[in-house]
Amino acid sequence: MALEAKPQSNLVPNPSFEAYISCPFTISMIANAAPWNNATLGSPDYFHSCDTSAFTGVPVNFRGHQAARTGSGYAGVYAYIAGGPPYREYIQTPLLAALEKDRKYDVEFYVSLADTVQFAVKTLGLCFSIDSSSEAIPYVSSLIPQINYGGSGHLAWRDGWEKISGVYTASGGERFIIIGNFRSDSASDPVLTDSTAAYPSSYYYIDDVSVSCHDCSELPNVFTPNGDGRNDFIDFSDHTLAEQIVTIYNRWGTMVFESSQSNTRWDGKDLKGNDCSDGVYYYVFHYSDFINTDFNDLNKKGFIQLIR
Ligand SMILES: [Ca+2]
Repeated sequence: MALEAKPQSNLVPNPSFEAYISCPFTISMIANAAPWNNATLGSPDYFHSCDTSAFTGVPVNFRGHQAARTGSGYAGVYAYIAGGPPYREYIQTPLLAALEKDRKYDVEFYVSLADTVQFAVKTLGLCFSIDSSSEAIPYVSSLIPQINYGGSGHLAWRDGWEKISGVYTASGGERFIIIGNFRSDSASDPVLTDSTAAYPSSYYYIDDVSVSCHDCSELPNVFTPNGDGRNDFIDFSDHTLAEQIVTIYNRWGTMVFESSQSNTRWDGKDLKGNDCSDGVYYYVFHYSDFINTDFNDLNKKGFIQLIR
């Protein structure tokens, strides 16, 4: 059985809210950025520059003025409303693959406080879940987020994007992520940062959500292509990607192998079909997602040890 050298891409589909079923034109349309949807009866919003009305557009919309962190779209959720019963909104999506038990994942997303709200909070988070959330509530979710904002101050930046990130060790089988403010009003510690803003509430834009394997490219990619049927190749195949190019170099930096097939398995032979010698090789894996075909080129790099 081959050891996996499979580089992991972002497991979050539509991670930058660029792809839409149809252009948003009013509030509560997060489901247009499928497969994102709402996790409770709260109704998250979706903004994209395809809406030129300035209501759910980018950069101008009913919540203020904000350029997307990348691309042309982002999501938005209420994190707090002053003076009433607690109100929250949460976005959720299935992942492209379930998380693997005991494996570590790098998690990050970006938030920006909307211009039209008075309050900032410091308790946005991300929850991994085996099941999708369908809590029939418009207020604080009962879920407990594993990734939380770790800063000491409030998430009060209105002009740019603040990163919330962490490393998560999977229990195994988590297939969904849910993002929002999972804390009570008092625990959210709302602070008035602009008393002249229109609304006594706190509302955040969300962009660029990423969950990617933390330790995959550090795995010891040892393989023994001696034809005994055991561990005879390194498997780069990944059908969740749109495009991929694997290039393998020897220790002197000379390219020995290259393939753009989606089912590439390197068997330790060079492009002429000759056996490569024992030693350490270096791979570069360029790829692009199906959903973000306009995303910048992504790549993973690492070492492979060939033993005959
Ligand atoms: Ca975006």
